[in-house]
Amino acid sequence: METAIQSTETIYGPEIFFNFIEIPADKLGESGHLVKKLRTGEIHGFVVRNVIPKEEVARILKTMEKPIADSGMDTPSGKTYPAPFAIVSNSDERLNTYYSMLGEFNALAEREPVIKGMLEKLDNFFKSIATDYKVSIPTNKIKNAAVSAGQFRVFNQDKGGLFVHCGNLFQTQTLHYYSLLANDIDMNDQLSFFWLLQNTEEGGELSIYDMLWKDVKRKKSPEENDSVIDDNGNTILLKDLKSFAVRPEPGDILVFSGGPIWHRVENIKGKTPRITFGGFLNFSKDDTELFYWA
Ligand SMILES: O=C(O)CCC(=O)C(=O)O
Repeated sequence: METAIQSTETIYGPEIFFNFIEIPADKLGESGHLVKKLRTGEIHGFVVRNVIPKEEVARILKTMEKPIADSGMDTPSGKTYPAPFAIVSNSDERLNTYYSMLGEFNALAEREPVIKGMLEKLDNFFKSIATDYKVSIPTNKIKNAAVSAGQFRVFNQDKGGLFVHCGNLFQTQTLHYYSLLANDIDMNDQLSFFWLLQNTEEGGELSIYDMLWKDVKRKKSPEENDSVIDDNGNTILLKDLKSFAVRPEPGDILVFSGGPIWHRVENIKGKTPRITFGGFLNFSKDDTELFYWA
């Protein structure tokens, strides 16, 4: 296996022990099998640089500032808009809240060409890195409508970032939402993606730990951020693990195997909030389709 041992501008640390690579936007045309390579384990993550120029990122942020401030849902570290699928536990009311925020966002995208353009670019981006698959957003059976493509996630100063986790850790909490999808998706080992829109001055990097779901499936509590518990019951301190950092720049998109790989977003140390637009990806059970959602 080809291993990226060298740090890059956005992927750095003493040792890059998973195969994370950086791709310039002008090489996207040659990157049609990137998602397939994540699927097979040939690579574990990639940052595509400058998928949209910084001026366009600035326009997106300006357009979204008020809607996120007025209608965003509070999270422990900031805000999210529209609502995350994790709120859809088994109650109709929560599905209605999810769709009412999504409806508001879809209407905003119709009014604001820069946001519509952003969503179209995201779709084209996935299509260009997954030429082996038919790419789409899943449909909710009850609402007979597409779910959300992603969410704006605002992380504010000194709120702790996003505690250590891996996507597979949340599978049981999200089974109800998954059961409402009309598509036949294999939800194990989902991929994560986020489009970096605004960096904080210091902190906010994604730490990738040398630790996989196959060996570690729990933590002491959901808020625990310094240790995890392995399958033999041993407490593992994160400070004793190898890690490296991924810090994309505004306009870059990161896609990685966030289902099995443990990771966290470091505390935001600067005054400027970190803002991303992110979600998840996974494959149909027959491995012909790729879905993205949030
Ligand atoms: O949106 C982010 O910045 C963090 C993403 C993440 O941790 C995940 O997708 O699991």
